[in-house]
Amino acid sequence: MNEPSFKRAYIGLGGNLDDPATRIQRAFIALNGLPNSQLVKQSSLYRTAPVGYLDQPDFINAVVALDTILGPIELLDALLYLELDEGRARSFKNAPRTLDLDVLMYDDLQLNHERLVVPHPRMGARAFVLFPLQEIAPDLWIPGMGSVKQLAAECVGQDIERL
Ligand code: PH2
Ligand code: MG
Ligand code: MG
Repeated sequence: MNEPSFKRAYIGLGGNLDDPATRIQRAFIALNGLPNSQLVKQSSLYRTAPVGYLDQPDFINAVVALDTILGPIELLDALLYLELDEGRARSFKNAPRTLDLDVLMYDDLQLNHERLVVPHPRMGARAFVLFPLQEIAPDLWIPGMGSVKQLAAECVGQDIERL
């Protein structure tokens, strides 16, 4: 059988409850510790205004590149486990949270699975994803969406500050 090969995944991190910046720093370390995985790049932290449900505190967001042998659903399950470790509770859509970890991209894969859609269907319109992603992968092409540069340029006006 062929050896499984490393794939590059991009993961979005966000949170706005109970010291999210510390939780994100801890998540960088935890991601690097996932089986058969290596953190290859991490963005700065960004303060971002909430998108979707507005009556909640500002978020801290970041993006990482992770090289991994885990498959996309295995990676999803690993992220959900790390979220639980940080006390993530799910009350309603876009609710405030301690830590959210989203598979944004998995190599050049376009996947429409009942548990996971990649590229993340809303990433192409969100400065809190595209700005940190552009910082670590300025020449990235997002399958089905376009270049990170172009998409980020279309997000001007969204409230985001690099920390
Ligand atoms: N995540 C959401 C919805 N809205 N807004 C900001 N600023 N940052 C997020 O991470 C975020 C959001 C859904 O996961
Ligand atoms: Mg999310
Ligand atoms: Mg999520």
